[in-house]
Amino acid sequence: MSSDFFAEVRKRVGYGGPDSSDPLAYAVYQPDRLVMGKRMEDQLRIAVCLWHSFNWPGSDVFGVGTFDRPWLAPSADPKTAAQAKLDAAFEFIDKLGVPFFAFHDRDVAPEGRTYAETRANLDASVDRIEKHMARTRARLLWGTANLFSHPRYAAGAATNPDPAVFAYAAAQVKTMLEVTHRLKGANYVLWGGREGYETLLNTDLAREEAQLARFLSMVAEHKHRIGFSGALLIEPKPQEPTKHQYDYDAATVMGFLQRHDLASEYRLNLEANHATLAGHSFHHEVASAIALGGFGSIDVNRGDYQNGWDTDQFPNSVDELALAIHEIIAAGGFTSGGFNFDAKLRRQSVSRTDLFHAHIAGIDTLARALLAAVDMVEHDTLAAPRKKRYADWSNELGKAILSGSQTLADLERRVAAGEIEPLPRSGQQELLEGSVNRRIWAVDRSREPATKPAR
Ligand code: XUL
Ligand code: CO
Repeated sequence: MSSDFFAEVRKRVGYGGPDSSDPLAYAVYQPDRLVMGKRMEDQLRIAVCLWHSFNWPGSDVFGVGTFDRPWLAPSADPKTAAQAKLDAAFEFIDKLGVPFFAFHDRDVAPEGRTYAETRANLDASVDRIEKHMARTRARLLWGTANLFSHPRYAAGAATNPDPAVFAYAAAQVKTMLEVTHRLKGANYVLWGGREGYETLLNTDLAREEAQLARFLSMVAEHKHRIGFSGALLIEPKPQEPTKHQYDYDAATVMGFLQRHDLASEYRLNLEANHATLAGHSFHHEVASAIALGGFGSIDVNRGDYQNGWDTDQFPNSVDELALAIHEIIAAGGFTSGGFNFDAKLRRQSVSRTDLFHAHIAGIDTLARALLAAVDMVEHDTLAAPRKKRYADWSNELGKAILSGSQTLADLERRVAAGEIEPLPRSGQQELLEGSVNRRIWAVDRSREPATKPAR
């Protein structure tokens, strides 16, 4: 079971500090460092994803795979290949020293010729994953079913015009929900990759919405039936692979859940590049999910400002992440969720060690952003001015309006009597942008932890 695939990385990646010249050491990430009363590891809850990092060969629409992933070779025996892939993945997670991983059923076990064969492939891989979890300290952040790669799902899974496809997807999700339960997963994710349409000419929107709602109700019902205590999460994405996807963004999904009385059963798994594809900032999606009571977990990555597709690059902007993390920790931090690296290497990053460089840089970016966010919370950088901005809603007029005791006519009377006369007020955007930057720069300057490491 033990593997030496990443032989160049001889030991677990440790903390080297901001001045370290070792690219295989963290400059900022210190799992045991106490940050707002929690270990940094428990604030960030970082996960490695098994799809981009171990089940994708580096192919794109114009070319075949470029990566050194022997288990993906077409000539490889599927069983031995699945084992080699898992062994390398857990070697990686262990050497990287992060607490979590996430996977789809199809990342770890190929489909067989029959449903029974598919099931047996999956069970064998899950047995091996369980052994690796016992051997290392890796835990499952979330499991999910791939309802988008196989040709049967070309027209969607739950929203397919053919109920037989709905049934097949139901069987697959039931199985993966049970696998996630068995592996003590903290969450179960549903990304509706093909729950949408290519053309409205052949699509019955109302019918497909009802089908999706039925499917999600069945999933929630099964979760309770088996006693799975993790959270059910829906991952919004506006398009790609289909032209339009129903789970467009955080607000759309929350509206859907409320329409179908499912809001108490599901929360959101937000992905940074999905936010930008929807024409939002990642900060917007996080803030919306929190405001609507649906925040769950994060797929962390970034897009490219010069193109419009899902490039899934590793995150590298402290400035952007600090604002999103500030929302999260100001709202109390993660409960079941975490930061899953749903990010992929560039196609030219063909060395095995590139996977380490990508994750180390991404994790340090998250850690630095976390410190800046905590600094903003501790200095009341945004909370205090926000509170002040809305302060009048706690006064007589604001309270009267919100309590419902005032009608339009009452308000018109008071305005006409000259009792109410609003004056322009500054939104102070530039002041706040400067204040945020000062906190980010202050954290950059401070080499010493504000709070000492736990041990
Ligand atoms: C696709 C995507 C998926 C989901 C899981 O864009 O993000 O990998 O996270 O199915
Ligand atoms: Co994702």
